[in-house]
Amino acid sequence: METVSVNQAKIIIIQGDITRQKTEAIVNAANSSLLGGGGVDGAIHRAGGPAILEECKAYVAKYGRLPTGQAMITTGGNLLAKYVIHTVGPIYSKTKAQAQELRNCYLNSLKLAAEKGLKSIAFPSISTGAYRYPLDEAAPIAIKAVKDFLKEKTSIEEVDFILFNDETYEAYVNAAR
Ligand code: AR6
Repeated sequence: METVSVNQAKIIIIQGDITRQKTEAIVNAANSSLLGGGGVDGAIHRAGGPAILEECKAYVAKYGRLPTGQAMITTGGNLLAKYVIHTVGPIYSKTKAQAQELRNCYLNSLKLAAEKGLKSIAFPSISTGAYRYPLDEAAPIAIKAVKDFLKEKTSIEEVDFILFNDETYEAYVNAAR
């Protein structure tokens, strides 16, 4: 575990399973359909139960697919977290826009959490699984986005990164140092 202080808030980097986190919100690395999938998305829907998918479907019926870099919020269903914030990371393809899109995932998720007045939120490593974003590029973008957001005073006091394996954990610890 590694902790970094930014103003009155802290970033905590932890190796673990995001579905077991007790933060008020956890973030899902979803896809634009919001219909679920593999990786962390599959794990969150399995652990949280059908109420999450119902809200996702209602959202898509009303607003259409969720664009890359954007975020939306649902109940946490059966999870310990009260909310799940779903965001869509970029599929790695060496385009210029993708770094900004990945940054937007973090900023827009934090913005939604702050609008709800939440104090704590947990992120997985967005885009570095099925979407193949290289860890050494993604980790610094993620850490910088969170640090930049926390420079402004908001309700958020704690931002956790919950990283599933050794390699991912090390990459985020290195990026934070
Ligand atoms: N807790 C924390 N991290 C996890 C967990 C977990 N329970 N399970 C996996 N990870 P990925 P992406 C890590 O593929 O690259 C889905 O099918 C995993 O080790 O979940 O953004 C969606 O529906 C990796 O470090 O997300 C999309 O179609 C990280 O989570 C697509 O995959 C992200 O890997 C999104 O791909």
